This record gives sequence, structure tokens and C-alpha cells, in this order.
Amino acid sequence: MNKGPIYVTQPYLPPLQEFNEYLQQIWDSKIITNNGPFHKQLEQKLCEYLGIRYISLFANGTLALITALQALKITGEVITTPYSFVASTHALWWNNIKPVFVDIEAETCNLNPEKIEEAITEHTTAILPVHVYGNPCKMEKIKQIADKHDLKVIYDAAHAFGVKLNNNSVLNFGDLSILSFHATKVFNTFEGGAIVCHSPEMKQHIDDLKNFGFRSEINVVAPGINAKMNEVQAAFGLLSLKYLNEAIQKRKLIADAYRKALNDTRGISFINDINDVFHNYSYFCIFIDESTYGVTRDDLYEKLKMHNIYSRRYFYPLISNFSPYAALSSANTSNLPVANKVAQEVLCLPNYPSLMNESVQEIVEIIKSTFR
Ligand code: T4K
Repeated sequence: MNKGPIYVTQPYLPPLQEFNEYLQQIWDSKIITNNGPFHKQLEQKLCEYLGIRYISLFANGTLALITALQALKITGEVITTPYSFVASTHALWWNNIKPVFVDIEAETCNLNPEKIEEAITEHTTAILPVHVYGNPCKMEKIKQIADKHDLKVIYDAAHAFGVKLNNNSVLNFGDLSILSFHATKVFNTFEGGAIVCHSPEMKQHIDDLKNFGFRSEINVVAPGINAKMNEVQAAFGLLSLKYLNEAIQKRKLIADAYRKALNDTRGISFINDINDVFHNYSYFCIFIDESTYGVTRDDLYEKLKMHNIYSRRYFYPLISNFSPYAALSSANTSNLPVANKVAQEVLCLPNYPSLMNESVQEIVEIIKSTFR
């Protein structure tokens, strides 16, 4: 029935004609990077759109994360989740920081605040939680723990663009939050990312760090890196922003359709919308209980593939099970029972604005007919 392959996601691409107009301006000005006019405009527009005060644009989310840790001078040990994209933990390694994995809660797949305190040692300096699939972490509880133990909190909000709790951006919590604008994200600039902070001084410091530490032509104030977003990326972001609400609405309709259709399928569960949260529907994942569904997650993944449908197992394997980290004591399966179980059960289904209703129905039919 479907003509071509269906991937877990496809980037939202605004009309090319309109992008050409931005490109023309770049060609005219010949400013293609280094805090040009589109870069400045995008920072301003994102602050307005997201309901935040300060943002620094980056070449990608991973460099934003690495730089956020530098900006706060984080050292020693950092408590984090094994249930994320590898970049969350790699950023610690690149800063010579030891990751300490703490288990997740099954309901949201986020770091379980109840498990954080027992992992704190004299070397702990920060907590790095992830708003997995854009579902907000228990931020108040995490703040209480961080304040009590004098720890910094850096949120990996790569999935949480536009997500709000009680009408307040999740990016307003924690010391810093990072975003990813990768092609696979709700809002993309091809590649891209950002750090969100809460003071002009911190914004200045982050801007220094992402541009070699240059404050002026003859003054280097910090050992910075080159992590800047360029003008073509920023222009694309400005244009995409105009279409974003519509794109999120389409994702919501698809998530609703999956939930409605799969609600009564035994052995299949999913995360419902959370009260008081404005969601961005960045991922739609199901969890397969093999004992009830009668088929393993991996068998369903393969079956979908046979139909040219490429779901993804985000996040399997756990970061803690990858070779660079597997020898850490906190990576032990007995320390992470929930994360290990969820990683075996999860399957992210295609959800993106241009996904056809017929494709959603086909995916649902395959899932239902695979049940034994
Ligand atoms: N923290 C978290 C929690 C993250 O999830 C990520 C990134 C980061 C930090 C780091 O941010 P960045 O440095 O990436 O800005 C993808 C993305 O590469 C990665 O950005 C993302 N998380 C992760 C969850 O997913 P892959 O290896 O699964 O991507 P890939 O290339 O297999 O793409 C998935 C599907 O998307 C493809 O099957 C087809 C479609 N696709 C992909 C690309 C790149 C397109 O249609 N067009 C495209 O250009 O990692």
C-alpha cells in the first residue's frame, strides 16, 4: 500500500521558494557566520516563541551540552540517566567527568528523583536529567535535591522544544538547559542547538565560550571552542518557526490517532499526555509487554521493516550498556532495573507532520495483526 519507505521521522521543510529569499539576503550581505543578522534575529524570535530570556545558538546540541558543562565548570561526578541518546553522557566524558547512572521512572522514562540522593557522593557536582520524548522531568523535586546538596542542574532538553508546564517553558528550570535543532527534531536548523540560561552575564560567558573566547578583536577571555551556528542554519530556523505551530498540531493529531487505535491492544502501552503540560509530540513510543502481546519488541520491529516501515528503538541499548561506560559500577543492570526493562520494550513509531493517515492506519493494522 505505501509507496516508499516510512522512517521514524522526516524533517519539516518549509517552502523552498521562501527559503531562497533568505538565501538571497545572505548572498547579498556575504555574512555567512559569526553572529550575523539572522543569528541575532533567531535568538530574539526563539526567546519570544519559547517564553525564555536568554538563548545562545550552537552548531549542534552536543556542542551545546559540552559547552554548558564548561560554562558551569562542572567536574568530578555527575548524576545522569542511562535512558537517553549517547550524547547526554558523551558530553560528560568530553569534560573528563564521571557519569553516575541513576534509574528512571517507568511512567515518563525520566530520571527517578527518588533514586538521586543515594547516588550522591563527595565528588558529585551536578545532575544532568533529560526530558525524554519531551515529557518534563520532576523539576521541583530535582531542584529541592540540588539545593540541599549544593549541586548544579543542567537539563538536556533536546526533545523538549516548546514544551510547557503550567504555561511556563521547561527551559526556565535548572541552571542551564540545552536544545537540539537536529534534522530529526520538532524544530530543526539542519543541525543546530542552543543553551538557555537565566542571566546576561551567563549568556555573555556562553557566547564567549562558543567563539574561541573572543570578547573583542584583541581580547580572549576564556579557552573557548568554535561551536557557532551559521547564517544559513539561522535563516532556515527563522523561516521554519513560522510553520512550527502547524507542524506540532499535525504531530498531535497523529499521536491521538495512534492512541485511539491502539488503546485496546493487549500488551501495548504508551505514555499519555500529562495534565498541565503543553506537549510537542516529538516522539510517539509504544511499550511492548511480550508476555501479553505474544511477540517480542524486536519481532515487531522486524515485521514493520518487512513492510518498509522503519520504527526505532530509542533508547536501546541503554547508554550504560555501551562499551565506554559498561564497566562503571553504576552501569550495573541491578542498579537500573526499570531502564533495562523499558529499553527492551520500547518502539518509537513514525510521527512527523507529513505522515499520511493511511500510513498510520497501516502501522496500526500491522501492530494489531501481529498480536498473538
Ligand atoms: N540529547 C538528546 C536527548 C538527544 O536525543 C540528542 C540527539 C542529543 C542530545 C544531541 O543533539 P545533536 O548533537 O544531535 O543536535 C538521531 C539524531 O542524529 C540525534 O540528533 C538525536 N538525538 C537522536 C535521538 O536521533 P539517529 O542515529 O537515530 O539518526 P538517523 O540518521 O538514523 O535518523 C533517523 C531517521 O530520520 C532516519 O531513518 C530518516 C530520518 N531522517 C534523518 C536525517 C538525518 C531524515 O529523513 N532526514 C535526515 O536528514 O540519531
